[in-house]
Amino acid sequence: MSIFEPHVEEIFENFLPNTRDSRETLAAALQMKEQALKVIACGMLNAGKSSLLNALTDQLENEVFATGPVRTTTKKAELSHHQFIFTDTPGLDAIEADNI
Ligand SMILES: Nc1nc2c(ncn2[C@@H]2O[C@H](COP(=O)(O)OP(=O)(O)OP(=O)(O)O)[C@@H](O)[C@H]2O)c(=O)[nH]1
Ligand SMILES: [Mg+2]
Repeated sequence: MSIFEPHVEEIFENFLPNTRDSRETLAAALQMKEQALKVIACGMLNAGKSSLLNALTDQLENEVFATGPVRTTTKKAELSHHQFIFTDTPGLDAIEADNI
């Protein structure tokens, strides 16, 4: 029986059907450490990091991670969702002039 919640198992089945070995390794690691898996979005300014995290955490309407056409994320933000902790980060290439 899977240690993942049905919601997470469904994501695996639908989007990552060929990763059973990796999933078993991940499940074993999670059970050993008894801690949530951390998923961190890193990338260039305006690349869609926050939008991706909203999609992954069912927050497209709430926009827990703020998004926008100009620089938006200026500090780290975290959200616990099922067995995961999702972390949003500012754009790697942001400079002071990008602040609004
Ligand atoms: N067309 C299109 N636009 C997207 C997509 N993902 C995000 N956007 C738009 O791109 C812009 C930037 O998205 P964000 O999610 O705020 O990007 P970010 O990487 O978090 O930006 P910073 O926090 O400023 O570094 C927003 O206007 C989004 O609506 C996508 O897959 N397709
Ligand atoms: Mg952002």
